[in-house]
Amino acid sequence: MKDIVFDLIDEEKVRQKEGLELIPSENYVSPEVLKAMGSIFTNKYSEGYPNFKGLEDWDEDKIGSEVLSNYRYYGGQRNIDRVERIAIERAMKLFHADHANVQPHSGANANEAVYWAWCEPGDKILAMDLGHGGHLTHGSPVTRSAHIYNFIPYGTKDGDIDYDELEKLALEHKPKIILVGYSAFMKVPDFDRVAKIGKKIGALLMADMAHVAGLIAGGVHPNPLEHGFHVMTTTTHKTLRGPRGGIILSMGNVASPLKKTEKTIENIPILIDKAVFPGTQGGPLEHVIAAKAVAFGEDLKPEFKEYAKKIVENAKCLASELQSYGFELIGGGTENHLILMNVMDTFGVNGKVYERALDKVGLTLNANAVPGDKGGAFKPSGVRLGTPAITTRGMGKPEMKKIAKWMKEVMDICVADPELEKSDAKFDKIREEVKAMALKFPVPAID
Ligand code: DSN
Repeated sequence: MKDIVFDLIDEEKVRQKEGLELIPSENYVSPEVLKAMGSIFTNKYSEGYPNFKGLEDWDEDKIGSEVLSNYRYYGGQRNIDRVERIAIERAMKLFHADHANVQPHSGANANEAVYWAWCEPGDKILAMDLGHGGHLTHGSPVTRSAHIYNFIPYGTKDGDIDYDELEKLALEHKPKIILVGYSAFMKVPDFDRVAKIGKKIGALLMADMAHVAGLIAGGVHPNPLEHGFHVMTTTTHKTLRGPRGGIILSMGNVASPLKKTEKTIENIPILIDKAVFPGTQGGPLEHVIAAKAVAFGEDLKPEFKEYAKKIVENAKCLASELQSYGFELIGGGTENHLILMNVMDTFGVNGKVYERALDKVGLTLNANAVPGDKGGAFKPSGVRLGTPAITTRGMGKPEMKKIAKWMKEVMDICVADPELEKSDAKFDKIREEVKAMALKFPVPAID
């Protein structure tokens, strides 16, 4: 008998095809990425690392097991070593980094490893407040790292980083790490300004670019590693369009982590390797690393630059269409792929109710706090949406206009019927329109 899990996969395929994915941290992988992720590399253990060769003598076609100096704890690494090395080299090329560690299981693991590489328990880390767009792993009290390290939060002002506050806090607290990163922030950070502040106090400069890594790889967003930052973490499944996972890019000396290493900023790549394995993780997920390698290969192609450009164009178009319907956008618009709106103050509807109503018509986004929100995690005032996934499906300006129109129609229903109990027919009508448009745009690896 067929396992029910496979029925659910089939149902999820229908949901993904018939709806529009507006969650800014989601995307669709290619059939090739999916195939690598579902491969027999899942059968293999491979703790440790492949060789530590630099980019200068890299030749992907020539690499072979004989050139690899193994630091592995299991036999049978011939193919795994090559796959992991390919993922490393492609990641370095994408982000112009001296080193890449491709083993973190997620963005959260990647961040944790960087903290572990550089800080001692109790050390201070300056990072964006969760309520202002930062991420849970940047010091929210509910996370483990907040119990180990002493996070100092900085905020935003008018939608941008409050750089004066950041500088004041940095000079006052002298944190070991200054972290620029976020999951709900629509501006391009001034990396140079933060790097200047960091240099004054000798802090490690870390960027968590999980949301915009694909825009960086596609050349439509500055690369923090080219603006004085030492480390960049990212997930691989958002704008990079790879499998779920994380990576850490860094600048500095690259050598075997078996070597005794002095704790200096120049040695951060080596310290990071030690901090990922054995510091914070065991066996890497080599089937996921294989899929990362395939995705990075796709990201290096010229078409990916076009894709990244299109994501931002679509986000700007969607933002201005939404504004024309009276939506209030935090920061007054967007410079990346992300839009954050305060729907409570504008329409008197909280983000969760609006999220639920949009779900009924096949538009998927997420309720999100806005800066200074009093609604709490379960009744936040805002919603967050973005364009990476719908851009992958090939949508453009005409579709952005339709989406904004549907979003306003759904909001009108919420205002008239806040319990969403009397409006099924109205939702059904919009859902049919959304579905008809969605089905014209294939979903990679499903259609
Ligand atoms: N959960 C991710 C997001 O949606 O932004 C961040 O890790």
